[in-house]
Amino acid sequence: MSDKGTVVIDLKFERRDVDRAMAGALAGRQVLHASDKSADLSNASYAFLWKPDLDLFDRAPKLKVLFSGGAGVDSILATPGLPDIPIVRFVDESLTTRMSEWVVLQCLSHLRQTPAYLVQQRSRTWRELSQPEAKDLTVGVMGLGVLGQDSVRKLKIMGFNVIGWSRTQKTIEGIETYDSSELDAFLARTDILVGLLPLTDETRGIFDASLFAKLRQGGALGKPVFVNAGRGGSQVEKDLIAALESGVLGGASLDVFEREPLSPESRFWAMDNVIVTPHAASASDVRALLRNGEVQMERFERGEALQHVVDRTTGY
Ligand code: NDP
Ligand code: OXD
Repeated sequence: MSDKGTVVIDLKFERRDVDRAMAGALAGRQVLHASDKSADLSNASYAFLWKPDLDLFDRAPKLKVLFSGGAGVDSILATPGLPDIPIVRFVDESLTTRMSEWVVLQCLSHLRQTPAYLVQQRSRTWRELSQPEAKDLTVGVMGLGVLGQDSVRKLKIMGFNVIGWSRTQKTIEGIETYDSSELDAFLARTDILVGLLPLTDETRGIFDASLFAKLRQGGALGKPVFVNAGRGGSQVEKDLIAALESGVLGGASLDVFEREPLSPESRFWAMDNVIVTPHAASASDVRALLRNGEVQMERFERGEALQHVVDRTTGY
């Protein structure tokens, strides 16, 4: 066996996607699967993780670098016994592009009143609704990282007024940006709020009743709309349901939920003004993930710095 570091795979994605991606990947490295409980992981150097097993770090005590299966690392950071070694986030052009597609699609769907027209279609109702233009609305994006920055640019191309909010101030051409101290001013201008935040101690439960109440009322759609593809733990679902039912919010598009999979009992499924997708806004391409990891392992073995390393103090 080569002297290249051994790799553990613990990716709770569709098994067929992982198996397909493994063909020809990680050449020259021993690859072990955490799902094989008889595998000896004790000398493994690297792990690709998505929702890791709770005993993974006991079984693999010599890991040197962890590769997150996704852009978000909240589930890795919450795993018991997490060693103090670098965690590399997944940053990938296709992941970014597909997220922006989802965000633009949701904003356009609410702009063009797709939920209302689907209700009319089911009752065979031919009635034209009033139709503002994208430029009549302001989309506010919370989270201006890799995904947020691509989304704001593409929303802008579609003609929306676009503003953004992030922990630290960003400069993005054509986009007015706010830092974390300016949340209320940002919300007061926002007709469609897009959440692209990581789940951290600071962002847990941030989308609550008081935040929804600060969004702009009486804009071109009448009521504000909430779109979230960051993490479900950032939204307080009882507040969200109340806001949708009382008319504080006019609609929502939700890809992420407090508990996933979303329970069949959830009220969201049956709400006419809510679009639900199953945490599918932008799934990781496993082949790209492994390729990306291979490049980083080679960098690491040459003594070069890893890229996209999680900052343990901020939690993303
Ligand atoms: P990044 O780390 O690149 O960006 C995170 C952004 O959030 C940054 O702008 C950061 O601010 C901001 N932020 C973090 N904490 C705070 C805070 N407390 N207050 C204000 N702003 C804050 O992440 P990505 O853009 O790559 O991904 C974002 C999230 O999207 C992931 O963490 C994941 O949860 C989710 N995701 C969901 C997917 C899906 O299919 N639904 C797919 C992929 C990702 P600053 O710029 O100042 O650091
Ligand atoms: C991610 C995700 O974080 O798919 O990449 O949610």
